[in-house]
Amino acid sequence: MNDTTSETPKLSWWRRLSNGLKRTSSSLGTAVADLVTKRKLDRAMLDDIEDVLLRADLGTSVAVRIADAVGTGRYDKAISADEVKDVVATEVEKVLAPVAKPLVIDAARKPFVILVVGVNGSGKTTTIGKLSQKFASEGRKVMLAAGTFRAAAIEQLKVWGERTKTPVIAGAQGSDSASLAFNALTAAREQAIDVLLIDTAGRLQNKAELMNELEKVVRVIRKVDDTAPHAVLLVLDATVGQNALSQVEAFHRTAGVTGLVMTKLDGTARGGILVALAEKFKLPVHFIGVGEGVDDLAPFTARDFARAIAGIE
Ligand SMILES: Nc1nc2c(ncn2[C@@H]2O[C@H](COP(=O)(O)OP(=O)(O)OP(=O)(O)O)[C@@H](O)[C@H]2O)c(=O)[nH]1
Ligand SMILES: [Mg+2]
Repeated sequence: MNDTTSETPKLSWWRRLSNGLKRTSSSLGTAVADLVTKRKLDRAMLDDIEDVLLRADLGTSVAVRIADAVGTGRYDKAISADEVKDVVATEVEKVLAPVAKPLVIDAARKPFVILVVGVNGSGKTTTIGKLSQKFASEGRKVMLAAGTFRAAAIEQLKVWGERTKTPVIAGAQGSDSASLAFNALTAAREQAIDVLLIDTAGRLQNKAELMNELEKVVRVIRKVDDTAPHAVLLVLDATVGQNALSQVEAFHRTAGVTGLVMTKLDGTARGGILVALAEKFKLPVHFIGVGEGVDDLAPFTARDFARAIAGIE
């Protein structure tokens, strides 16, 4: 046998995801185990299970559905924690499966314009760097546009541009992000770029002025190409929990979000919120971020995520 696994392999994205979701899965697992030991299943136990699921951010309707599924056919019987976890994983997977969709680049759109939006620090620029690498490795010509005027933010995008050998368009001080988007799209057309990724400044979803600016960016992009932007990705930080609900609502209203990316699932994440989001908004979830490196972006898969949440190895 020729065993060449002497190097320590980089932790797989699955390992990082399930480690990151430990805060959700272990609190859920421990609570469930505490609930079910030495008791037979009754309504009170199901109410307690529902509470545990609510605390994990899964949302009311999903929590109720899971508790019902646990109860079905099991009243007055002993039930194991693993049985409950299996039901959680199965029911969560049912919610997530319809939204787990890849981001499809339509090659007929040249450039295919992807606008990336989200609150401050959610991971937009990092996600753009990762996507740039992915698209370039698929043989596409990529361009990045810095729809932001903070010097450090532009510098950060330029670093990603160098790392992924991708040109970066940035605006002059004093111009606005809508005209930057206009210029970038025009340049991308001239240079036969396949995918244009437009970064935007982070903005809180309740700041009307900044949200209006985003609306204007979308309007101006449409003036150059009335089919664009072809994708509007909302980047969500998994650690924020419930606040993600109002982020999706506001950004969807303003910019017409077409898909979600959830980052920082390698940290101390509260990934349960993704289940509540899927149930409520049914927006596609394309990718998850599981680290700060260029390869730390994984396609979103319902089964893996559901099992990580339920704490199944
Ligand atoms: N652990 C971890 N860190 C991440 C991930 N994605 C982004 N980060 C980190 O989160 C921080 C913020 O990321 P940025 O990409 O700068 O976020 P942003 O949304 O562009 O921020 P603004 O432009 O300031 O609004 C950086 O330190 C990133 O390295 C991830 O998936 N996992
Ligand atoms: Mg940024």
